[in-house]
Amino acid sequence: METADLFAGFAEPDNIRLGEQSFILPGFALGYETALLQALPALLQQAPLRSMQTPGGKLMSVQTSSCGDYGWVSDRYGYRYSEQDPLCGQPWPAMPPRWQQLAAAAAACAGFAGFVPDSCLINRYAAGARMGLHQDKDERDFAWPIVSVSLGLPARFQFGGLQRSDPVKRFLLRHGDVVVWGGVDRLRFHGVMPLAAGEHSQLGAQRINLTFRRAR
Ligand code: MD3
Ligand code: FE
Repeated sequence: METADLFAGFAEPDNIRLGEQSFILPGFALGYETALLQALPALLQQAPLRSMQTPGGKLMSVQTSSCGDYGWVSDRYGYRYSEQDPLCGQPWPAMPPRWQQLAAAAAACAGFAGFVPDSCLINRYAAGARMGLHQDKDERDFAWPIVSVSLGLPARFQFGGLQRSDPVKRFLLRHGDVVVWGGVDRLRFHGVMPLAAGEHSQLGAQRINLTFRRAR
């Protein structure tokens, strides 16, 4: 039996409920730490982190890359998923199987069985980098959840409502924490406050966030 099946329909006792169908699973990714940290350098060598340009013409403070069948890209023409890395015109690196397993197991924990991500967005935050309030809506089917994995320095993230003007709650995401959000919470506004400077024992002066998505 898959680990995902064992956890299906359950939420760990210490999971934090953000909304009706969204949870923080504290430390869930620690069991996958080796697989996460070992694969990262080769992925980022093949598809380097870069600052994307927004449709408005600004550079994002977060640097991004992707792995999997699709990668999230942004340029003057808008946001979209692409089968090729625009830097080299080649397909994105494959998603490591253990990464995909982690995402599926976390999704199952939050009540979303059968999640098979086809895209993993890799975000890198250096001190001061931030992500403004936004919704994730470039994916084809909002019935699938998104799973996020935080690594390295802790960050304060903002969890809002379905309107930009709705009040936000703030939570600290630490190394190894996983967030799953789907269903009625899938289109909530969210963001990340400017990263505080610091030094993480394994990742140094940065935070890496992985978001697993079903793009198509
Ligand atoms: C969404 N990344 O890449 S993920 C993104 O930490 C993105 O890099 C952030 O938003 C990051 O699109 C945040 C964690 C997260 C947490 C709670 C949410 C995303 C959420 C609640 C609702 C919707
Ligand atoms: Fe997002």
